[in-house]
Amino acid sequence: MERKWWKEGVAYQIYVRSFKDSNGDGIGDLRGIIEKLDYIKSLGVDMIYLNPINKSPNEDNGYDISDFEDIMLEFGDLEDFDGLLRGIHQRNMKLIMDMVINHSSDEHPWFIEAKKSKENKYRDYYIWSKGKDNNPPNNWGSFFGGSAWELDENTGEYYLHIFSKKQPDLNWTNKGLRQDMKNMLKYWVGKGVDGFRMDAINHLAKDMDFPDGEIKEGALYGDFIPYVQNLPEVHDYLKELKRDVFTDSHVVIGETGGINYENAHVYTGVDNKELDFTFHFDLHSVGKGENPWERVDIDLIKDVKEKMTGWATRAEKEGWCPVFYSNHDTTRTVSRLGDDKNYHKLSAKMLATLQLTHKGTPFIYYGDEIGMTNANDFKLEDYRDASIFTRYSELVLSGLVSHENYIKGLNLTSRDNSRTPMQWNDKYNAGFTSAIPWIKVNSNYQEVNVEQQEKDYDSILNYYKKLIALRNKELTLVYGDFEEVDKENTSIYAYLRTLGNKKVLVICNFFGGDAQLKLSEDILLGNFKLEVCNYENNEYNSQIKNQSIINLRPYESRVYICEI
Ligand code: TEU
Ligand code: CA
Repeated sequence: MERKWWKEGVAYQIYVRSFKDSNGDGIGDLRGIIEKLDYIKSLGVDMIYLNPINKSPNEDNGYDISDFEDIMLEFGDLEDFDGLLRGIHQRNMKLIMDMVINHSSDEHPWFIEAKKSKENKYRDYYIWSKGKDNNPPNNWGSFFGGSAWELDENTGEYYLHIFSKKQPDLNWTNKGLRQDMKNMLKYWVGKGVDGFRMDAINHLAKDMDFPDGEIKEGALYGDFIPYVQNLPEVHDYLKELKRDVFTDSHVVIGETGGINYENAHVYTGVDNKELDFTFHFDLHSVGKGENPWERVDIDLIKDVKEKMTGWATRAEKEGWCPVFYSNHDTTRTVSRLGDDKNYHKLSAKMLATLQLTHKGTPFIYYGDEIGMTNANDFKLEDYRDASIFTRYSELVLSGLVSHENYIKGLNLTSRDNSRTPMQWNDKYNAGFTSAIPWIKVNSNYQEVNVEQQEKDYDSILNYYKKLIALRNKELTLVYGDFEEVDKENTSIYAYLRTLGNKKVLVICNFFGGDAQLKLSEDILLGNFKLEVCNYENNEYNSQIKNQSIINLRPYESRVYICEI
């Protein structure tokens, strides 16, 4: 297996807006991250992935860029960026930036020019269509609700936006646009950025015949996804970026909805020279019912094991993968996959055990290392995600969904659950800001915060640090083969990692009941010594020799190491 820094490291994702406010405006910023670099380093992580920091009017919290080569006013300036990058490199860490190149903000100079006239030089940087009899060109909806087309009165044409109408899609068939984008990426490469997460990257190509989408049961608009996701031209653009901008020392990560472990190789195949790995959506909706306000029991095999094992057992030539549960687009890990009420600490530690011993680069989302939870007491006015309000008028004001169910659905599934401020201590606003925060702090910050957990040797935070240290020391967890154990077990996820004469056996009870693991003799050749467990008093299970049955307590997770 070819060794790479981004395979061997552990990553930490920071939603900058919510991490640390250094200047008292209620919004996280780059200087706030600089203040916390020693904390981040103390976790033992090797790379920091920042959500977008470029200049933006923040319609979509930075995913709508008005200047690709400058820093968002609220986050600071280019000098702060240089200071942050210097601080990261001085601590032997790497920086991965989030690049949003499928669309720009409607306040970007290119779009302001493009709207001036159909003949404008920048007109073709965007995707326009005349429409039909004063209607949009077709029935496509957008990811944020409403139509994917917005009429520009001035020139009488519609422009495409598969996200919000303040995020007009860029036209990647235009050579000049591609060249400008390459120059922009080279600017950040030139500053020393180590890696790039390419936002919504498999949407770069659209079916420009704009065929109507199928209108599914209960939908107000046609299904646009088949015409704006994973079209063949995306590969041409990715190859062009890889060839003309990036070098082998960079990691290039794609965010690719609608991709799974069976087809990700079309982007991550080592010979494709497109992406090193992709962020998928496999665990985003685990436990989500038919409607957002309903929850269903997790089917461990179907919802979790098949997917995570599928990613871990791909052939080397198919490319690499991340191991993550949460990010800024889904809910908090311990709330969605664990039990944040009855087994908060144990289930958070069990999930950490899986993530940090599995095959692929672990991406820890800020706050998961202390077991931050969903903000399930938010009211409508507490939410900030732009897409919530577009959908509210579409679903609630039209009478399709009751206000109560819509709010319950948000409490369970809104992205804002993962965007509440980092909980540093039990003081005002959890030590995130001295001002009113841009979004409310989770009401449990006095029980769940860094300061309290740094002092508690048995805390979730210290358990993460122990596991990260183990992973940094144990290459078996990075490059070792992955083989599931007792695959049919509906409560336990167990697997063996093997590299040379080293074997690591990981056993995790995924639920709150007792559970039993069956081990076949061949698995236990050798003396497995307990290295990590999320329960105390383990003298009776400190080592396992030809034991065919192992009994596990609720959410119990164990890591055994054997040197053959
Ligand atoms: O999300 C991309 C995204 O939401 C779509 O790719 C879609 O969800 C997926 O294809 C479904 O299969 C990124 C960012 O992560 C998100 O925060 C932004 O809101 C969005 O792009 C727009 O930039
Ligand atoms: Ca600030």
